[in-house]
Amino acid sequence: MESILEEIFQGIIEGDEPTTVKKVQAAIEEGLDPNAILNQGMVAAMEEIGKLFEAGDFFVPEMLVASRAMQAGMAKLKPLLVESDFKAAGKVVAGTVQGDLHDIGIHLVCMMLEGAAFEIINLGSDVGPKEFVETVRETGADIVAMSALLTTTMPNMKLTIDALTEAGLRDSVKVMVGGAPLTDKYAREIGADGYAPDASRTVALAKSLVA
Ligand code: B1M
Repeated sequence: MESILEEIFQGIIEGDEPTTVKKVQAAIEEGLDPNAILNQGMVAAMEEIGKLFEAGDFFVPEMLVASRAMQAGMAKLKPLLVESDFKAAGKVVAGTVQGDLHDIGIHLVCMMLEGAAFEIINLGSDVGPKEFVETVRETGADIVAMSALLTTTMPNMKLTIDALTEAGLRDSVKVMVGGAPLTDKYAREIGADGYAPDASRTVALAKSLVA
């Protein structure tokens, strides 16, 4: 790994926001591929943090400061990942489901979709079925994108799909889901239209859903 990517990786692990931002900026100035900065430097660090948490070497505060460093670094990368001014390919209402505060993945998904010319309404984290339904109704969205990072919050995706059905909106909006504990099988079981394992494959999925 390039040493600057290692420094970004280390900055996030240590929850060192100023260093992370400085090194991401330096990597951009050196002309490194933004996707390499994101995946090898930043996403890899979050994976490592998950392992440290599972091993009992990291606790919630460490995860929290690391995620702040990650988000600050992502803000620097965003203009490079989102380079598009085409006509909107479709309107997407996105959010992490109720009870779930993990929002880094959904922000990344939104950034990639924005880069692919989708119009994004990002509701952030802990979004209940009612908020999804109301936003779809108000905006006339083409797609709902839901994220869940906890096995305990995955069922809230199904509750949201049920709420869309009850509101009479299910036939006019496609539903796609993702997040680390999700599988294609689970997506089909809850009646979603599609599952994507990562942000870039979400773009391909969204395009196929509005085609
Ligand atoms: Co939490 N956490 N966390 N956490 N956390 C995990 C998810 C965990 C796997 C850690 C572990 O044990 N190894 C574990 C879940 C276990 C489980 O349910 N199976 C866990 C736990 C247990 C918890 C708490 C319960 C801890 C506690 O309090 N005891 C608690 C829950 C709080 C809550 O939500 N109610 C908690 C809290 C937190 C923080 C707040 C401290 C922080 C989140 C901060 C934030 O997001 N603002 C945090 C973090 C940072 C993590 C880890 C370390 C990193 C998550 C992350 O951001 N990954 C995580 C371990 C891990 O995932 N390895 C962990 C980077 C991100 C880019 O990846 O989100 O997977 P990800 O998104 C990917 C894909 O999944 C996909 O695309 C993205 C980019 O490629 N994708 C989609 C995601 N959403 C999509 C939607 C789509 C399509 C694709 O729609 C179509």
